[in-house]
Amino acid sequence: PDFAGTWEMKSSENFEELLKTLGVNVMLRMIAVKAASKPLVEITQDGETLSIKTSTTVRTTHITFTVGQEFNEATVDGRPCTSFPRWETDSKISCDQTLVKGDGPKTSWTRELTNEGKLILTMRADDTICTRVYERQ
Ligand code: RET
Ligand code: NA
Repeated sequence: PDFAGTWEMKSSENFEELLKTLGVNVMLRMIAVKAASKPLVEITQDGETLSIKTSTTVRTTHITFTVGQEFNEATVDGRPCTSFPRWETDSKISCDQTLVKGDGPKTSWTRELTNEGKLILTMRADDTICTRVYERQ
């Protein structure tokens, strides 16, 4: 699958609930929810190596990883973690995260390319799942 492109978000469910499960306080949640309502996602891909830049006005993340290989990133609330991305289907990457230190909710994400050319991102913390749908710009 070709994840490459510049993507804009079309819908989002449960983002605030996700932050709540992660223990982010109400004031920071408000700031984060507002900023995260207009993210820009830029993906480049070389085979199984993806580079994903997610930009908002208050927080920008940039990860590069190869499916099947561990890498370091941060959870949505910014805690350093080790991530292991793998193919769940031939068009869906599933990634479990392990906190570098301390305890917290179990977190993971998936990124899937649909037949309609949409990108579906899910982010999970324990039983809370946030789903965000993107279309190419
Ligand atoms: C934290 C907590 C501290 C204060 C702020 C935050 C903002 C997070 C944001 C996350 C956006 C995530 C996206 C993910 C994937 O699409 C770290 C929660 C301001 C803005 C867009
Ligand atoms: Na997003």
